[in-house]
Amino acid sequence: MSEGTFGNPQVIEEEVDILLIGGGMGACGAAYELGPWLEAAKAEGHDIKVKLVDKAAMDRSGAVAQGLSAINTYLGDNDPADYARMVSNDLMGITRDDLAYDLGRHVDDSVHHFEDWGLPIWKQPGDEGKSLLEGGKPVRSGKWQIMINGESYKWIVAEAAKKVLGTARIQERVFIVKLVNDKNDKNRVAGAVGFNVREHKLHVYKFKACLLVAGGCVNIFRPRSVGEGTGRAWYPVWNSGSTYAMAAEAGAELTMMENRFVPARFKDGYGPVGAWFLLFKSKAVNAYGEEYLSKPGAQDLLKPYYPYNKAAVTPSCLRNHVMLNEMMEGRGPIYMDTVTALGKLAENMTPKEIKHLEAEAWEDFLDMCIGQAGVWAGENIEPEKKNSELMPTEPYLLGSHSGCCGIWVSGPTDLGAPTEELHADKDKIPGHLPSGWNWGYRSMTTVKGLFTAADGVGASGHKFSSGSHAEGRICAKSMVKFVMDNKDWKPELDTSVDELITEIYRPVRTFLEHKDYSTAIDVNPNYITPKMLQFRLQKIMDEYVAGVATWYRTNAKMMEVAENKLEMLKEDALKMRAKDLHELLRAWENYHRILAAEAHMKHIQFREESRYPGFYYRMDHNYIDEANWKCFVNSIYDKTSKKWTVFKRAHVDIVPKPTPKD
Ligand code: SFD
Ligand code: AMP
Repeated sequence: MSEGTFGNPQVIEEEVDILLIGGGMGACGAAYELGPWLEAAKAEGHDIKVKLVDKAAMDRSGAVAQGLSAINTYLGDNDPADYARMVSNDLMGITRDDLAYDLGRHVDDSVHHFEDWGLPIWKQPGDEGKSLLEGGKPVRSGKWQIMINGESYKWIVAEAAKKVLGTARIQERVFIVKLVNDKNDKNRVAGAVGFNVREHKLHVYKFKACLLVAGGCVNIFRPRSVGEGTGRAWYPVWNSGSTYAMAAEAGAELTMMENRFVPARFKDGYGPVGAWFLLFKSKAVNAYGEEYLSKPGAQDLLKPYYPYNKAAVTPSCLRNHVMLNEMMEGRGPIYMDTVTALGKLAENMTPKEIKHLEAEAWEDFLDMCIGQAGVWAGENIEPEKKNSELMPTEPYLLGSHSGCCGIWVSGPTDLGAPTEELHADKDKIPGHLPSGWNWGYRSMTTVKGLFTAADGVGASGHKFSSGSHAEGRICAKSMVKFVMDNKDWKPELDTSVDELITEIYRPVRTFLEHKDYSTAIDVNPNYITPKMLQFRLQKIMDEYVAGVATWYRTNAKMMEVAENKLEMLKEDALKMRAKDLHELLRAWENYHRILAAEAHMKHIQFREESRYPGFYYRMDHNYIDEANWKCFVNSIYDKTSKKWTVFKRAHVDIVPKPTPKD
C-alpha cells in the first residue's frame, strides 16, 4: 500500500460488524458490555467483528477528560420512577419516561463496576473501606449524586473498555466525518468515513451496526471566554456536534433540539456548582448579600411558567431565570457565598478538620475543572475568605447532563405496561407504550443499524457520566442482537471512495490550489480559515439565536435573519481551507457545528413558546403553553435538498406526575 501525502491519503478499507464512534463514557460502556455478548456469540460459532474509533486518545477523551468529582446519577435506595419524575421535572415536563426509567434501573451497576475497577467513592464515617456492593454508604451530595475522588475517572473507565476490546480493535486519532447510507436502502447505514489527524490516512469502515456516541456540541455560540480566555468552556470543546450532525445527515429523526443547557458556573473558570450547592450547602447571593432565590417575590417571577414552579426542586432553567432577573435589574454580580458556607461547616470542627474541608473545596475543582483552581490561584481567592462570582454560561447542546436534545430512539419493550414495577397507582397508567416509541431494538434511531447513547439520546437527560456509561451498555446488547438478526446482510456504500476522498479533503485541496495567491497565508479571497468561520457561526448564534449578547432572548424575526445568515455560512463553509491535518479537523468540526446549530435554530423557531426560561426566551411567545406545546418537537434533515422538516410528536407521561396545586 502506498504512503499517503497531504491531500492524497492512503485509503484503508475495513469491514466490521459493529463500529463504535467515540471513546467517551457511552462508548466505554458499550465496549465493556460487548465482552460477554461477543463471547456468547462466539460460543455459537459467530465471530462478531468490532472496532472503536475515537478522534482523540481514550484515556483522556471526551467530557470526563479532566476527571470529575461527583457521580451525579446513583440511585441506591431511590425508586427509578422517582428518578424519571425528577428528570421530567427538571426538563420542564417533556421527557420520555420509558428511557429515563430504563436508565434509572440500570445505572447503579455501572457505578459498582467503576468502584471495582479502582475509582475511589467517598463513604460515610464508619463505612470507609466497604464497597457500595458490600453495603458501604456513599457520601451523597444530593438525592441522586455521590462524591468521588475522580481525577483519574476516565483512565479507569477507559482501561476497562480497552481490556475488553484489546488494542487491535481500537483506532485512536481518527475523526469520523460522515456516515454513509446503504446503496440499496437509503434508510439504513452501511459505513462511516474519517481521517487520521496525525497521518495521511483515510479510513473507510463498512458495518452492519454502528454506535454513534461522539458527545454533545460546544462552541456554536460565542463563548463568554474570548480574547485571552479563548478556549475555555464548561463542556468539552472537542464535543463538536458530530453526533447530531452525522445522524441528521444519515436521515435520523432528531428530538428536542430546541433544548439547550446554560449552566450557572463559577465565572471565567467555568467551575461546576453542584458540590457547592449540594455538599457544602452554599447559597447564591446578589451583590447585596441577598439570597435572591428565596427572597419575597422570587416565586412570582416564575408564575408565567406555571406549573413547573411548583416542583419541590426548582428546575435548573428557572433557577437561572431568577438569577438573570437579578443581573438585569442591576443587583449583580452574583456570588457563590463560599465564605458563609465553609464558615458554617467549620463551626464545630477541629483545626485539622477545617484544613481537610478547605482541601476538599480545592479538590472539587482540581479533580474536574483545573482551570477554576487556576482562576482562584491567579485572583488570590481563598474560598473560606473570599466569595466567587457566578455567571450563566453560553449555551451548550447535550442530552446527558441537564439537557435533553438529541436523537429519537427506540425505547425498552417492557415499560409502559401497567406493572407493579412502574408504580403502585397502576390503573392510571396508559396500558402500553405510545406508538412510535419502540421499534424493536433498544436505542436504535429511526435509521436502520444506527444506534446512539449518552449525549446522543434526546428527550431524556440527567444521565451524567454513570448513566452515559450504562446507556452505552444497553446499546451493546441490542446491537449484538441486531447483528445476529442480520447475519447474512452485506453493507454496500451509496458513495464511492473517490467521491468521499474528494469531499473530505476539499479544504486541503482548496488550500493547496490557492495558497500562493497571497503572501499572508491567512488572508486570501479564495478561502476562509476554519477559525474565522467559527467566529462567524458564533456571532450569528450569539446575536440572533438567544446567546449571551441578548441575554438569551430571540424572536421569530431575529431567527429569520439567522436563517439567512446560516444559509450563507453553509455556502461559505465549502470554502474552508486546511493548511494541515489539524485545520482539516477544525474544518470538519465546524461543519458538524453548523448543522447542529441549524437544527437548534429550526427547533426554537418551530416551538412557539418559551419552554426553558433562563435557558432561552422566545420574546414573541414568552410563556409556557401547555395546551399546544406539551409535546416533543422532532425533525428530519434531507441531505440532498438540505431542508429540515420539523414536526410535533405527542407526549405521554408513563410515570404519573403529581398534579400541581395553586
Ligand atoms: O460537575 C469523536 N459531567 C458530569 N457527570 C457526572 O456524573 N458528574 C459530574 O460532576 C458531571 N459534571 C461535569 C460533566 C462534564 C464536564 C465536561 C464537566 C463537569 C466539566 C457530564 C458527563 O461527563 C457526560 O454526561 C458524559 O461524559 C457524556 O458521555 P458521552 O459518551 O456522550 O460523551 P463524551 O464522554 O464527551 O465522549 C465523546 C467521545 O466522542 C469522541 N468524538 N470520535 C470520532 N469522530 C468524531 N467525529 C468525534 N467527535 C467526538 C470524543 O473524543 C470522545 O471520546 S458537573 O458539571 O455536573
Ligand atoms: P452542576 O455542578 O451544576 O452540573 O450540578 C451537578 C448536580 O447537582 C446535577 O445533578 C444538578 O442537577 C445538581 N444541582 C446543581 N445545583 C443545584 C441546586 N441549586 N439545587 C439542586 N440541585 C442542583
